Amino acid sequence: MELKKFDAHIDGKKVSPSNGEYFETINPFTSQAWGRVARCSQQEVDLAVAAASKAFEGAEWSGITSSQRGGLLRSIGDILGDHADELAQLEVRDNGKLISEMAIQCAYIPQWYYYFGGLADKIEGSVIPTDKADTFNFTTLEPLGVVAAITPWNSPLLLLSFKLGPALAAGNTVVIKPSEYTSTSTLRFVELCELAGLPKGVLNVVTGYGGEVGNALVEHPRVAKVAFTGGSETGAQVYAKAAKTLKRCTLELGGKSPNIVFDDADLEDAVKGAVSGIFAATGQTCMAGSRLLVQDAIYDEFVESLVDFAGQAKMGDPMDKNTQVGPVTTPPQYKKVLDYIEIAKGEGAEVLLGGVPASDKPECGESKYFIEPTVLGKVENSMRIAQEEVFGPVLVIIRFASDQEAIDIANDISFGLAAGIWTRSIKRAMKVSKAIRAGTVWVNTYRAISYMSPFGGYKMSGLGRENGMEAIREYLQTKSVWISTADETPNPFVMR
Ligand code: TXE
Repeated sequence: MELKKFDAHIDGKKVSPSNGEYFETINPFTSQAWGRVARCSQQEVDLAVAAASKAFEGAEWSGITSSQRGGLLRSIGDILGDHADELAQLEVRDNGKLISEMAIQCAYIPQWYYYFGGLADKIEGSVIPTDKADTFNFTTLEPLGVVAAITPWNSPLLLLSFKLGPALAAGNTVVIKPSEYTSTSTLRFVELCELAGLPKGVLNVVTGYGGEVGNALVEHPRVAKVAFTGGSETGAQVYAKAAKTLKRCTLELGGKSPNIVFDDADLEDAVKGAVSGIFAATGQTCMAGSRLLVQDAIYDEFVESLVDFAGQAKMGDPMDKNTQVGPVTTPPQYKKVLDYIEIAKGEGAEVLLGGVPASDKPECGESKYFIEPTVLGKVENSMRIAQEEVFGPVLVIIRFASDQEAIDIANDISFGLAAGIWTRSIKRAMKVSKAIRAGTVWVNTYRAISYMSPFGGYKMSGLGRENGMEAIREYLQTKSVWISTADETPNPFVMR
């Protein structure tokens, strides 16, 4: 059977790759290819950037009022809401995440367009009370131009919306480079945005590989900003390359987030929080609570309940609403997770649960990419398994005695994306959340995010913030306008 073909989307049109090349996209549950996606190259990147530049200058986009722009974003929110189920199914087919999670996620995505649509006509400069006589000085906040949005495979449309909401509200145009593992939902998404009335060329999609299309976008002289989500190593490379043409960057990168359970926590809640922190989404989220810190006094009891609860997680078809843990999304990721389990064993970690592939289980169907939820004990924070991002269903447990020790362990890492704290003491929660060097801290909950609340990393977890009011500043630049009201021309040889 011929596989369905997916082309790039440039200036409102489907564009076949000039080299004629396509690559297969695979369903991680069936392990079968189900589509062929355009392997774009520099030529399509040039076309897409040219289309986005033209749209940025064009009357249909730059000529409309900010309220009209806000209205367009709200129409996008409406159409995405109407097609949430279709988008969720596309996402699951490409990334193997649970339909139960992706359905909720895709139904939530419209909020980004309602919220940032509402902000579009509230972007205000200011009047500066200058120190100079007979002058008037005001600022305006202006869009940057063409933004490159480079997205990963774990939550393609949600992470894209973190970028598009503020980028479009601010008046920019965008070239999107989705992950080569999950291109199809983004292509459909952009079609829907245009059906909602977004002018052609405002959003363009070039599909293909990171080292080819992603790199060409980052190096392109007419791209003003790169908004990137992905691994820390790739993010650092993108940042270095973007520096050559002084592009602005927001980088949302990896993590190895501490989830800290104190001895006064509600243990039942904390067990559920620890499990959802790591095994939801098969551990493939940047914010995974992959380092569990447990206080001495409750260590044995807590670890026993956790292993028992996690051991009951139901693996299987991600399209089945009862499945709790799906496959790992990509073949390299599958190998990486298994390699890390071996590294951990070599470092002296003890496998308390899982630690092995699970694809031979009948409920895992034809998939080659299942790994048992894995819990590792006897872990020291200095081990590689405690310091490096695995991005899979692997939890390490580290024991601590005092609050200060928990803080020290939590902060002794190059990442700083998120952290969890489980305690009944508000004093402890306040003290520890202040001391933790991370962009998000959750107390007695985990993985809560919203379009309203800033999200981003400290340290190697990234640069800048997505979501919330401040995200829009990442897509704007300030212009200061001076007007002389003097009757006489001042001395031209002296700075005013
Ligand atoms: O990510 P990459 P990968 C982490 C996680 C995972 C690791 C590798 O630890 O194991 O990264 O995953 C594009 N110039 N996260 O390889 O490479 C690429 O095509 C420009 C954390 O999938 O970072 C894709 O579109 N772009 C994470 C995007 O960058 C390049 C989410 C992300 O790919 C490029 C995913 C280049 N040179 C993985 N190279 C999170 N923070 O949520 C690649 N890309």
